[in-house]
Amino acid sequence: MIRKTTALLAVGAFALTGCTENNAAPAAGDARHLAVTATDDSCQVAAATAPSGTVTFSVTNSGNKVNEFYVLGSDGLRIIGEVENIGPGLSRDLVLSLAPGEYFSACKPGMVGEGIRAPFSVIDSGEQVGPAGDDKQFVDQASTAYAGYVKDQTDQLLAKTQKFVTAVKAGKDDEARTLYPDARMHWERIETVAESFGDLDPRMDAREADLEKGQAFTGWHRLEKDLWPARATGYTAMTSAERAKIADTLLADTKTLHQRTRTMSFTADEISNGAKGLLDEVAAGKVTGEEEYWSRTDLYDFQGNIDGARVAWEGLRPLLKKKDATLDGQIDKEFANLQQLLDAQKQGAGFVTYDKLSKEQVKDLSDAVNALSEPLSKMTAAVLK
Ligand SMILES: [Cu+2]
Repeated sequence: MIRKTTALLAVGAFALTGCTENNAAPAAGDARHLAVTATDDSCQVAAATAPSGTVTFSVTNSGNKVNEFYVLGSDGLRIIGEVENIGPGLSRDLVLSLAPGEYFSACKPGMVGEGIRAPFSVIDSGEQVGPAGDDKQFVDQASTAYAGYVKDQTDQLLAKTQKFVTAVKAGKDDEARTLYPDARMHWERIETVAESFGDLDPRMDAREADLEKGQAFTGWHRLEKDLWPARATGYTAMTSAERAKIADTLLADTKTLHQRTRTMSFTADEISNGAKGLLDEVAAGKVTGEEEYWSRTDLYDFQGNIDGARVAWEGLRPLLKKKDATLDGQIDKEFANLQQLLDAQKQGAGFVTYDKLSKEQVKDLSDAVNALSEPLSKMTAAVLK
């Protein structure tokens, strides 16, 4: 791991000139703009420190594996911000509002394991971190609204998971198959929050194809496979005891998730980066039909992710309109366009199965996701302005 000490020295010089008006998202050359070069076995951050305020990590993947970049709290567990799915040769920015303190940076080549970590310090710049004046009121409102949404969604997730688990254990497979995609939508709506609990997420939502060495196949998708074994060649159904064990653990984990989300609070960048993260989830697993390989209910998850992103954006809208009305208008337009395409696939209270989509329809959906991702990725920098 190579860190450039010259960049460290530059911090002082920039601090003297002051970081101009309103913490604008830092540009290249600024001490708050840090280039990150990720490879399959290294994670070079241009400096090991930055002044507090709005910090941009500009991550370039120079390796051959898909990579991720994280900023973690001093406990090494709390995710302050992340960018996922950075393909080889691609660059992605992570914009964060960082208070003084100790952090870790981490790249995760191949998206597995705990990543290549290094300490990262944020030095007090003397500037106010986070919104002030009118902006603060907007952010407080967005934060309250989003925390309420997360609580409500986990309430519903818990209630529906309870029903699902009961049906699964009673061998009422038809009922369980109906409940499955409906309950999961509540998970998908808050997926970036749920995923921030590194102990629960792999147990609850790991797909069989993504399992890491030594990881057991449990949670939602384990039960999915047992309920929809049609595509599983040579599959042996679970015994009632095996089923009960998986189902009970899923319910217990959902209760833990529910309890942990009672007191969560969210900053503007967490809400905004979360919205972008949900779009990444769609691009990575739903629009490709990989998430629900056995049940083919990917479009429910797709809608859930979009709902969550839309709610996050809606909460931030008053602030975004003030900072960048044009960007807000673009996001508005692209949400509407994407929703129209999804609406065309509605069937009853839900959606057609993924295999009913034509290649063209998948491409249209994928294009619409990308068209929305683009302005949405600029939202954090705009609201932190
Ligand atoms: Cu998922």
